[in-house]
Amino acid sequence: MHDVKLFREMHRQRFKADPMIFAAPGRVNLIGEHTDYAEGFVMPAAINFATLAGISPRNDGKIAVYSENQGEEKVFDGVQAKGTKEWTDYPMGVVAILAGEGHKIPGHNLSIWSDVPLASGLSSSAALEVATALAVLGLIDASYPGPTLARLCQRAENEFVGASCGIMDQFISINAKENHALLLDCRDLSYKLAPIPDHVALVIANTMVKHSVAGGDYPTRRRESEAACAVIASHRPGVKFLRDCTLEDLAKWGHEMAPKSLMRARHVIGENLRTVAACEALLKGDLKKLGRLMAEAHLSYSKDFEGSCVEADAMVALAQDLPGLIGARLTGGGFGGCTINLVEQKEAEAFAEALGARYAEQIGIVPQIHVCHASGGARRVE
Ligand code: GAF
Repeated sequence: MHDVKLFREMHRQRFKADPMIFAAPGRVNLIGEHTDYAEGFVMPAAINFATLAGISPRNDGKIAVYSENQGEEKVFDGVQAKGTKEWTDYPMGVVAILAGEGHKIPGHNLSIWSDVPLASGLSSSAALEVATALAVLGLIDASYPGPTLARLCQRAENEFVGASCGIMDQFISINAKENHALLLDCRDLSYKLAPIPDHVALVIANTMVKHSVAGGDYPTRRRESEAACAVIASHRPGVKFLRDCTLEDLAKWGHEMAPKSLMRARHVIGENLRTVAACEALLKGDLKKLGRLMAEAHLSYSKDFEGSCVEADAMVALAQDLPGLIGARLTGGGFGGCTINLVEQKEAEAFAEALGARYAEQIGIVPQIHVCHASGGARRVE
């Protein structure tokens, strides 16, 4: 996380006021991809990269938003009804959703500084939404239970930004626990925490291929998998989401689906099973099984969901025989971004170095590789 003292000073100098400061982490998803919007299971962990939001009141009713990352300040007359397709849509979307919930939002200065790598599939968007939400709620002295706040932030992204994401990223950014992964049931938002053993490191390898949820492929995949669900629902009226479907359903009615829809559904249904099994394996300390499930999940993500890319497949393949590897797969929304590698802590640095060198040699791009640990959820920082 960036230097909070320096951040406070930046806000003071720009806005001539002392800010309250909040931090919201990014995340990796250990397993359970493209299952959240199908009311299925995911198992993310927050990481030690975060977005800081500083807030102070102003008395002209305006809302000023400054991002150190963008190097830009924008001033709005007040709450906005719709987005402008710029980075400010994330914070202003949160403000609009909170106003829609009946909160009177006073004028304020919001400054933002993030070290969550952008467009890398590590939920920089959710971290920005959650940090903003905590800051604005702090300003008006209001609060929500974690799951409700996650829904509000998700709505900001769905309704204001226009990205059709699920609940995973906002949920983990708010509700994470240090040194734990969180198995979330995206149907009722109940969850189970699974400790990540001390001897296991989260090694995040950035392919440097840009990822985006708002772009074309994510919503296309979502539509394709929902079309498969509609076919099953036409036979089994109780079915609402792929969460309700089984592999037997696919065996019976898969031939009525477009081939791509069948593949997407096979991924989602299998991924739900793998995710629940992965949490059990982690809870039992069966890291071999966890690694095997991650490998199967990557294959399914790449082949059936077609959510990977040459670079991410290479990053996963190149990790396979390196000492200390427990499991590796592409994490997050896909089509680029990062792989998550669970690695024996004592091998983690050497692993990161060797993987980086192999990737650079094969792909011709120098990747960023981070040895991380699971961090706690969003909070006020002093
Ligand atoms: C992105 C989305 F924001 C999440 O909701 C989730 O669907 C994920 O992609 C894929 O598992 O991070």
